[in-house]
Amino acid sequence: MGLSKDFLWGGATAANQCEGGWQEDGRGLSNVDVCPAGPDREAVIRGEHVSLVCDGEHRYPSHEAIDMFHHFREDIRLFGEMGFKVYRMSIAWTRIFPGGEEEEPNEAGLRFYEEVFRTCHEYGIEPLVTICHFDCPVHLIEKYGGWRSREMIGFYLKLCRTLFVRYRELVRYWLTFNEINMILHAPFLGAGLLFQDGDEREKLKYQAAHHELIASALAVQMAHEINPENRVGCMFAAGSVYPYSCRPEDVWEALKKDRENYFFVDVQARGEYPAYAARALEREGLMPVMEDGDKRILKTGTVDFISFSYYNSRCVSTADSAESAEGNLFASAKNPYLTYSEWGWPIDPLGLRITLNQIYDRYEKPLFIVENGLGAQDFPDENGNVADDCRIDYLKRHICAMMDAVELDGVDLLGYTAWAPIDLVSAGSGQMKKRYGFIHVDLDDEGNGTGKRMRKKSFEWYQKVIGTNGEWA
Ligand code: BGP
Repeated sequence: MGLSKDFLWGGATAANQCEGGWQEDGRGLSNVDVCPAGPDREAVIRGEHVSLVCDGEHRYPSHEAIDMFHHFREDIRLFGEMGFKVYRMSIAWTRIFPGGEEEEPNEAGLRFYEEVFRTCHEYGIEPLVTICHFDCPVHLIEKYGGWRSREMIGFYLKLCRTLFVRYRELVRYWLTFNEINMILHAPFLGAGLLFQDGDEREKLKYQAAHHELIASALAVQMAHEINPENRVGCMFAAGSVYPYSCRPEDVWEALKKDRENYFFVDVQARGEYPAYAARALEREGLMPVMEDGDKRILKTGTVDFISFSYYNSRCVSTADSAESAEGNLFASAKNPYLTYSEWGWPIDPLGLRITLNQIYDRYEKPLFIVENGLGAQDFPDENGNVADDCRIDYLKRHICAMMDAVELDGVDLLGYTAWAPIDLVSAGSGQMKKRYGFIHVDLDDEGNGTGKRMRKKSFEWYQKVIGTNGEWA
């Protein structure tokens, strides 16, 4: 038994968290470029107090990030050395269309990704491309209000067509939107939404979500038309929601919270608004404006596979006495049976097996774990070695749980990409010290350092895991 020999092992990153080079070769300004590091960040990614202009007071971590823009050959070579079969990465929209609505794409941006994909193939690595990972041109936010406008669908599809045609021979695996359900928790990141007083926020979020869902369905169809070999997935932030107790009220609350996430996948994988969502959105006055034909679009644009991030499970309670867990954009009660990371995220490997089973039971489509990892502070010792045993322990336990889901429960799983193969900027906190990599990058939260790459202890460990198709874990 064991995993299939084609199992896609690898790692995942996002353009805005690793590329830097924010003004190179004609790249335009994106929502992520105006998300500052520091205490203001959280409000901004939630769509509050957003300034679309960069000032001298704040640091904006996407601007330089880890400068993969200039280091990609070296970085991909290291991924190759670990034995990666797949590298998940995202396209910076504004490298291709700097403002979002130009007639013609920016050739320099297209050439950059072409080089990246060719380099991957040199090492036998298949690219898995997220078309939109928390990315929206600022020009489209200023002019149209981001995804609150239906016009966005056309701009997004223009980007998709450009990518599908240009990279027809180089890319086969695509994801339409990263963590599409994060619109509800980080609407500025997820949809370029910024709110004014008096805005009906929840309604706007569901309207933006509807536009992204339509765009996603049309992109799936377009990808198949341009190349029938293309495989297109949805991507959501997963993690089963547990009831804090067996009180039926807690169980009901957990089911409702789970559905908040599954709503998106229900639409993308089954092709229609599920009954529970249709009723609830009507009842609460949140039903988005739809056009004739939208139902058909959703039905004919279902995804080929379902991908997701899994960092932890969540827990909900209707009782005031339950202590709440801090440090995550998802609200959660503190689960007394779990340990917590330095950033307050629960560590729950069995939760990954539970999540895989729940998703597979629900959709019976191939799954892909495209993010899983531990954010921790780790430092090189005096000899320059980073002994990140806590990361090895976290990943080992999650990979074992994943293998149980495949081997013992029959879940159809295409692959696993660890977040992240190399230290990069954290999306939520904007910090560099929240490190995920197998490769250390010498940079601190202020952007000081040489940027030098160094293999951590986990590097060799993951290489062995891949080399033994998971048996080493
Ligand atoms: C997911 C995002 C990633 C990544 C990860 C870890 O939500 O898709 O972009 O950053 O979370 O989160 P953080 O960077 O906040 O630790």
